[in-house]
Amino acid sequence: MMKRRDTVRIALGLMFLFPSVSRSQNPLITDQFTADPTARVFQGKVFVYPSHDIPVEPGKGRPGWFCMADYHVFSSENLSDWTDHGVIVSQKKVPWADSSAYSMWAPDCVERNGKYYFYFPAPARVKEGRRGMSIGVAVSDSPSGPFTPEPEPIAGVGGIDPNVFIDKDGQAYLYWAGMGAMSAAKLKDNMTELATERQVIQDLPKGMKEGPFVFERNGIYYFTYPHVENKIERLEYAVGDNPLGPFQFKGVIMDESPTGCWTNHHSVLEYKGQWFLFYHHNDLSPHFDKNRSIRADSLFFEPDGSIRKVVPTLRGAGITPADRKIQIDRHTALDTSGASIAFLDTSDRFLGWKTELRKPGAWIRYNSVDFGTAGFGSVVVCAVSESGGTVEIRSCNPDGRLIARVTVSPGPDWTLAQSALANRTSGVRNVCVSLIQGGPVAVDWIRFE
Ligand code: FUB
Repeated sequence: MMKRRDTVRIALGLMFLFPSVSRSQNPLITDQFTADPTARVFQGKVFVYPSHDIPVEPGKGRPGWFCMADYHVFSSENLSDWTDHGVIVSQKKVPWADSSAYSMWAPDCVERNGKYYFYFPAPARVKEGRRGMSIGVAVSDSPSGPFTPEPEPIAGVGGIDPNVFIDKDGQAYLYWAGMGAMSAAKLKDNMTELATERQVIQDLPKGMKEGPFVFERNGIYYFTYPHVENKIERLEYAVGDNPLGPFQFKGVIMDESPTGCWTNHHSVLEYKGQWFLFYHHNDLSPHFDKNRSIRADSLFFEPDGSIRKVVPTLRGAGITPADRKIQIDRHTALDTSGASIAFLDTSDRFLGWKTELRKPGAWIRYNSVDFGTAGFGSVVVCAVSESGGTVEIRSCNPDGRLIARVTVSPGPDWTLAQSALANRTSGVRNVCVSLIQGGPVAVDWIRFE
C-alpha cells in the first residue's frame, strides 16, 4: 500500500511539471514549513520568497536548531490561492556554499532591468579566511526561476538576512544583519557587488536585532527589523529621510508571538492599493519554534505616516471564493465558551485544523467569502458528530440572513453533509456557522456549490 510519505514524494516530483496550488489563510502554506517571508510584487502578482524549514534528520542539520537545504518561491494573485513553483536555489547547487550546512536563512529578491536577483545567506565552504555566513546572489529572467547562483558570494559582506531596496533614483542598497550590527551599503548597477564601504545603521534600540527590511512611502524611509526588547523577537521600525539614515525609532509593528515563537521575520508591501505585513509564527509546529509558517495580515498607516500595530489573525488577508474549501477554523471570531479549534490529527499537523462546536449556540465567524453573483444552490459541510447535530450558516453582514441549515448524521466518520440553500447569497459576505441542535459537531470545512 502507498504511504502518505510516498505520495508526498511523487507530488514533489510532479511539482516541477505542474506547480502545486495551496488554498489557505494563515498560515499561507500548509503542506511544508516556511519562514522569513519576503513578499514582492512582480508581473502583477505577489511572489513570496521564504526560508524553507525542514525537520532535522540524522546527519542532516543540527538537532534543535534551524535546518534549511533550499528555497521555494510561491505566488498568488488573491493572497488566498498560493502556487508553489518548487525549488529555486539549493545548497547543493551553489558553487561557493557548504552543501552540508543546512543553513539557507532568510532571503530576498528584487527586479532590475528585467532580471530577478535573489539574495540569500549561507555558510561558505571552509576556505582560507572565510568564516561564518556569506551572502550570495542568484539571477533569473523570471521571478519563479530557474535562478543561477553567482560563482562567489558578495565580497565584503558577512552576515545574514539580506534585504535590497531600490530607491526612486534607481540606486540599490543592500542591508544585512551580522558582524554585531545592522549594516548597509550601496550596490553597483550589476547588483552583485558593493559600490561603497559597509556602513553601520546607528541609533537603533539596544539588543539583538536582525532581519532588516527597508521600504519607502510618501518620502519616508522605513527601516524595519525584529528586535528582542524582552525575551523573544517583536517587529519594530524606525524612520528617516534617506535610505542610509539616520533613522529614528518610531514604534512596534507587531508584538511578540502569542504562541511563543522566538523569531519573527517580516516584509511589508503594497498590493492593489492595500498594504500588507508578511511575517511568521510556528502554527504547524507548536512545540518546536524552528519549524515555522508564513502569514500575512493587512497593515495600515496613520495620517502622519506612523504604522498602526498589526494584530496577528488566523483569517489572514485574502478573500475566499465560496466554491473553495472554506477552512472556517482560520476564523475571524469565535464563541470561546462553546467553540474551539484543534488539529485534525496531531500525528500529521499538515492535515490542518477543525472547528469543534461543543454545544447548541456555539458559533464561529469567517469574514470575506465571495459568493459572486448568487449562482450557488447548495452547501457541503465536511463534519463528524458521534451524536449528530444541525448547523446553521448565516451571512453576518448586513443582516444575519439564513443561508442554509445542514444536518450532520450521527456516526464516527467524517462525512459530507449537503443541503440546498435557504436563501441565495451574492457578493462578499462574512459567514457565521453555529450549532443549533445536538452536537458536539466538528467541522473541517464548508464549500458552496
Ligand atoms: O530563519 C533563520 C533565521 O531566523 C533568520 O535568518 C532570522 O531572521 C530568523 O528569522
